Amino acid sequence: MRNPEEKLLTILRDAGVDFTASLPCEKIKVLLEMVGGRFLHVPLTREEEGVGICAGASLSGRRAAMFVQSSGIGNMINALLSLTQFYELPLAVFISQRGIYKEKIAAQFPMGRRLPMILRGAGIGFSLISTEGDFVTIEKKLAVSYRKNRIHAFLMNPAIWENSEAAGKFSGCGSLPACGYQVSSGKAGGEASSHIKIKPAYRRYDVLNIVAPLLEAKAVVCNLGFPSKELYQIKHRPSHFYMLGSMGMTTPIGLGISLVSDKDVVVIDGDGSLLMNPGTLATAAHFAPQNLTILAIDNNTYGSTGSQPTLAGSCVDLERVAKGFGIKDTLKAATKKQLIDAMKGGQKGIRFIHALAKPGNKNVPNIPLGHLEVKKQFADFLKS
Ligand SMILES: Cc1ncc(C[n+]2csc(CCOP(=O)(O)OP(=O)(O)O)c2C)c(N)n1
Repeated sequence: MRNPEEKLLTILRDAGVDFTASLPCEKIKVLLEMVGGRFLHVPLTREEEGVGICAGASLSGRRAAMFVQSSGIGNMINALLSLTQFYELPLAVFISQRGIYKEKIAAQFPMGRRLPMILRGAGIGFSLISTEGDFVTIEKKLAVSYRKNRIHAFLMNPAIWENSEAAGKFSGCGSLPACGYQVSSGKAGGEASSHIKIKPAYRRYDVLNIVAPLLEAKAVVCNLGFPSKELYQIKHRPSHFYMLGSMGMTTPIGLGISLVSDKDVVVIDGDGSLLMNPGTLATAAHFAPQNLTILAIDNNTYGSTGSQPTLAGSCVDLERVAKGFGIKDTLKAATKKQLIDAMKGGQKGIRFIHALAKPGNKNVPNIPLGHLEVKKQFADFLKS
């Protein structure tokens, strides 16, 4: 009797894969349940989030693999290119390719069938895996991907999993990993406070200026655009990962690091970016890594692109969002003292600091470091 799932997991283990993330496809549900049982596994809210989380894991020296449906590639492509490919990080992506075999859902055809063209256009290497006989290709390409810091996609034909022995042993619905490495019990356990009445005195630059001395020895993942440029200008440390693209990936990257590293991790995110990928707060709340602080600098605007308003300025209270997604330790900070107290914390546990700021950027130059230099300094720090 065939068991292709088992065979694939053995290949992954032998290739040193030690970090996985997935968003389900019905065709690989048995595989996913088995992956969840064998590897450190992050169930995702959106495939793009997984690209960020895996980037964080691989910056920390892990070998990451993702499992997604072909439609999910549409949700990942920018992060794959402007984060994983740009910073030359390795990633294996196992794609359940829909629309090519006994497909009953017409909506799967457009993405599923065009996938090879999309990947080719994106410069992402891929292999068509049509039968178990093709698994030897997976072994070879995985080794190359991790050695050469490349993305490689495996387009898995659903026919592979037909009549597998494993299907009889697993329900395919799986279960979530135990909730939270440590559930925090920060003082702000109650209702989130309202920010409508609070008038922040500071701009983002001032917030960064206040918190910069407190970032020593912490792994810092900083939002793209002016936040990174300003932080670099205020104080550069090799422990800073400056994002240069991939908007919306700041918290996922920090989350990925916090899941596999002992370092304290501080994510400096923005309201616009968090609103692009808010589901990641649910993933963060679920795992509740005790070494993760999310500092969300909310200037009510897309500051870096000209301070166009975000909905954080009208109807959204990000602290309530974080709390609603399940992060227990949340607080607002609008003054120097509140910021310092919030950053110093005291309680170990995931913390969401809603730092209120006035709109506006400091006139600072671009970061003079190349992206691969940023990556190297940061990865060396994580290893240290
Ligand atoms: C997918 C994507 N869409 C849009 C942009 C353009 N962009 C770069 S930074 C930015 C604003 C980010 O706003 P926020 O996260 O609130 O941070 P702020 O600059 O206000 O501190 C935008 C829209 C982008 N880089 N990527």
